[in-house]
Amino acid sequence: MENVASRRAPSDACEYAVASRAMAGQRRSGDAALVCAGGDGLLVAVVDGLGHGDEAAVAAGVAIRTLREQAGQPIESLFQRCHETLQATRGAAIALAMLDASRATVTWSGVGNVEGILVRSSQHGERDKLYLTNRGGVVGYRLPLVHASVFQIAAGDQLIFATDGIDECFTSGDIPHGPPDRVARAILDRHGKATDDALVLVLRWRGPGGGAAIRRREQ
Ligand SMILES: [Mn+2]
Repeated sequence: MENVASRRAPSDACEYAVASRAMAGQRRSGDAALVCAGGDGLLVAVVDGLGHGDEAAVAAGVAIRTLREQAGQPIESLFQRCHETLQATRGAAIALAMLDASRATVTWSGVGNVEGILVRSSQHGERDKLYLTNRGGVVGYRLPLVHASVFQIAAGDQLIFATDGIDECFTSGDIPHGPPDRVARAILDRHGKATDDALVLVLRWRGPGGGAAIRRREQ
């Protein structure tokens, strides 16, 4: 069952939406997403519990709970904490980003098969893209050495995280622009696989001034 929802962002600095569906024949999805306040910024997470079905959903739930509780910690510590709490589960692939409004930076890292892309607004050149480099491994089973990368972000930039139920070729084509719920639905419709749970999170950065900077540029 497909589900697309704009979710209430924890601050005016961004707006976001999540589109997801469980694999055909499954009641629950093993994919999950989180955006919450933490430290000086916002924590963004997409989790893919290994496999699918109930056990995958349990693993994803444990990861999301851990991340929400520890949201102010540095990214490397968040992976370590999840690695500990996921030991009793199947484990998960996880992509994490920390958005800092005062420094206008994103810090991100990923473990396992999760895609991340930062689509720059036109201020940075035409539809420039940055790709998340993820390390092989399974959080809760085999955690690699995690190195987070840091980039500047500007109003209008889009951060997109997707589980491997979304064909990874979505990152190489034209990424649709527009409100996050429309972009998320378009990516799920065009690139969702029938053979796995699928989830895509689209976050549009508005900056500390809310939408003012975007509106100025789009005039
Ligand atoms: Mn998957």
